[in-house]
Amino acid sequence: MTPGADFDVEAIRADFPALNQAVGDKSLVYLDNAATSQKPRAVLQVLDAYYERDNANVHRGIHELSRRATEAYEDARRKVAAFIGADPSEVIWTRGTTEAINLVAWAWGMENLDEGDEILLTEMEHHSNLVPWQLLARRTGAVLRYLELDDQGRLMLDGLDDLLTDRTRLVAVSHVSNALGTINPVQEIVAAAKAAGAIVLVDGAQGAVHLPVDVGELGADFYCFSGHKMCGPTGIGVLWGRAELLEAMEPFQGGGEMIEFVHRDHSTWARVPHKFEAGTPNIAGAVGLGAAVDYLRELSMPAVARHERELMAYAMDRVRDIDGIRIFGPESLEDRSAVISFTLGDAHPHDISTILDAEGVAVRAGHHCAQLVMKRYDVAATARASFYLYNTPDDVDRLVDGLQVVQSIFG
Ligand code: 7TS
Repeated sequence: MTPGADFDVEAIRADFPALNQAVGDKSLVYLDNAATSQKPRAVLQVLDAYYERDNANVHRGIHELSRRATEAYEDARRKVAAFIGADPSEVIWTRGTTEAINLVAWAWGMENLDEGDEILLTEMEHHSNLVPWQLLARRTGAVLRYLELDDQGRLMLDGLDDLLTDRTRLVAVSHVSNALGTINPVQEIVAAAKAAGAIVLVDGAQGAVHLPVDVGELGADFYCFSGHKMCGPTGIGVLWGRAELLEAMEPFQGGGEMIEFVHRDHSTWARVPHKFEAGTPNIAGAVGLGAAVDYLRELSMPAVARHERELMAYAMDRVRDIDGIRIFGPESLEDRSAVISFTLGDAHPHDISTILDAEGVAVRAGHHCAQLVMKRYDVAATARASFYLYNTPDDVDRLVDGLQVVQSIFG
């Protein structure tokens, strides 16, 4: 049987209590998944059970609860590592993608960049994969360069060879764009970057959520993602890094748990990954993300990806037919993840989203923390419907009905 051939979306929806509610007098259609996903009962129960039975600080007390909390915390690390084909010692818990990127920018960047060194970014990055590099460039004198976008929201890889120079130290690129839905050919970018002697950080905030990820296959040096977009709790995320880079890096923050010995004037560091986990971590969050990963593995990520691809084929067909709609991002479904970013005639995206909200349909409007994307396509904002494993063709129909209401109001 193909993995997940029995993908039963109605049964899956029943696992997510938040999906089963009314907004005003309409049943909720949740299409703001790129911002954050809803959580299955399996994750909520694990969080409750952790706090009800095992709550203690980790790696400290020699008592039963501390042992259990530590075991649960480290067990979650092993689960998340297996989910992305990594070794657990290379998996660092962070607050999310944003903190993971900042960790690399400071702990790797401050040690490895000199004035005139180059960081290659792309026009499609989320602000959390831009601003940390800008801050770093300001401190080190490094220079930022940008891979540009074509009219269909794809990276113009023809320009890659010219942009990669003998000064390029790092390429930071998203796996999947949150504002356009574009799936980037990460392996191709990694190969070119490696040939130029640069390391590669992949912002996987919208990648590991929707696609099976094997960090070995991708070939990058760092991969980061957030638990809350993939059925897990908020406040927990992951930085995966290559062991040799992590070993060579300075700590990001100082404090408890990240040291080996502390002297009056200096300290030595705990082993990786603990070197990068100063202070009491988000233990419950990690345990909850472990449960989320269990849930996703049970469904199987290839099956999730297939469900979303089928749903997107239907959604694009229906939405494309709406008069006055402008859809951003790739036309080819092969290159597009579960995002439809659009404008509709002269209606402001905030008005679109307000009208949809009154119809029970939750979408996001704004710049999606990707102002360079908005600038590239000369718009202030877009409306964005983003789908996940529990969305259905009915949800698409409700979106389209809602957009017809927008049209009837704006003419
Ligand atoms: N990178 C990408 C590609 C993202 O989509 C996001 C969040 C982040 C980084 C930051 O993740 P965080 O968990 O650290 O905040 N994207 C969105 C979004 O599209 N709407 O709300 C948050």
